[in-house]
Amino acid sequence: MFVLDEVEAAIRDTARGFADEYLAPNALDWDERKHFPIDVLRKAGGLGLGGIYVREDGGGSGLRRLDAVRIFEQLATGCPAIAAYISIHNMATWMIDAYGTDAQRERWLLGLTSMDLLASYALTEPGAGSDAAALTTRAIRDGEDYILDGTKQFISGAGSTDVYVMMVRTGDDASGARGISALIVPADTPGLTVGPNEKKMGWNAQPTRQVILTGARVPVANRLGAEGDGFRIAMHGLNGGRLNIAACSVGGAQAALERTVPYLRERAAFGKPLLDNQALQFRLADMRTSLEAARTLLWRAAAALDAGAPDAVELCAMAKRFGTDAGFEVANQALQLHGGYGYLTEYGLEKIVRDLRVHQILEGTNEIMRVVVARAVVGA
Ligand code: FAD
Ligand code: 2MC
Repeated sequence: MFVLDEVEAAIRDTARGFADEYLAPNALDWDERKHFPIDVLRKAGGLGLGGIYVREDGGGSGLRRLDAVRIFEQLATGCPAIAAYISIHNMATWMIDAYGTDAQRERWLLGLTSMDLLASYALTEPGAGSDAAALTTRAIRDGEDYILDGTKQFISGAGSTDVYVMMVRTGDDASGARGISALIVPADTPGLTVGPNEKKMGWNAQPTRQVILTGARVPVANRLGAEGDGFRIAMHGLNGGRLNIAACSVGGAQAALERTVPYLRERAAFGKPLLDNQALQFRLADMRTSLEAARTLLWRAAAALDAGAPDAVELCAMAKRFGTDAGFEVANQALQLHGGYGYLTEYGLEKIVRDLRVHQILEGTNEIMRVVVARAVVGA
């Protein structure tokens, strides 16, 4: 597992080639203009990146989570924000593949896997972030439809995507996690509107908006799984999402490290190249070691998820917490080693740091990852 065979190396190299050709050259421009590059996403879809671990009969690539984390690491060397959006799209698309009926899979998967259609994942609400089971968006049954009222907060891609996989409350107010259902909500549903694009520290190449539901009518036939299954479905999606987000942190940090070595070799101070200072070489050694440790844990957790291992949930949480912390630290160190130039936009380091910061917050904060791991440790 730790030494890539020919096929695995080819998958990794294809993803890196895509990042080098289409993402890296444009990443700073997209960040500055807050541009969501839908044309480039369609190219990613053409390469099989829209349904990496979706089954082949749904148009997916039928790969493993282990392949996925390697792919997301490479994509993020070009642009962590776009790699992360592709991860969210994959998470939502996989949920339709894994939990959808034949009719739902037929209706949505070919468009989603090719990325002709783009997906968002809508769990968080203004009053329910970490405590996701407290969500209050109501879905009231009316014949063959649900009528939706409520607000989703911080939805990645919203306003530009075609479909939301949305968690809503079908049970009563006190029903908790077991009163939540997952719905496929088309973006053009009457009664669904979006808020303004949030101004934010990083992830500027993808929009983040509220999604507001006012009497939005969605067919019961769009429900994934049974009534009350939605929280479990949402969490199963997030296990893989958490791995991919951590892989995006490792990839972004790897790119920052790769830029730092030649920079220190060329930049001279006190009569010699900066790279000749052993203190700085040791720093580089520690950065490399941190990333390798994060990568190793990620591969271990991905293999556990592939195998349906009983400890997969806590391994995914550990890998998310460790990988996103390590990635941010390494990227921030790379910025430091560039001195004042690291702080300038044109060197690309500060953009990586800004993008990676939010990975410690979303898809379950790193405190919540510790909650998940701690529950496994103490047996709660
Ligand atoms: P809160 O839950 O209010 O937490 C505040 C602080 O308290 C955090 O530090 C948290 O770790 C800590 N905390 C909370 N509970 C505990 C506890 N029990 N023990 C210890 N510490 C605790 N959501 C989606 O559904 N879809 C998306 O596409 C999406 N995209 C996002 C994109 C961006 C750019 C951002 C910023 C967020 C996105 N989110 C999305 C939402 C994200 O998942 C939430 O922000 C996150 O889960 C935290 O929720 P919160 O912001 O409400 O923080
Ligand atoms: N995998 C599979 N099942 C899970 C699970 C996981 N990771 N986490 C919980 N479950 C199941 C759990 O087993 C239980 O099932 P059952 O009813 O069959 O016993 C059910 O879900 C309820 O779980 P809990 O009793 O643990 O629920 P609790 O309310 O205590 O919350 C917690 C659990 C805190 C782990 C959860 O609310 C959580 O993960 N919060 C963070 C929210 C989050 O990650 N948001 C990310 C939004 S998406 C995003 O940010 C993007 C950028 C896309």
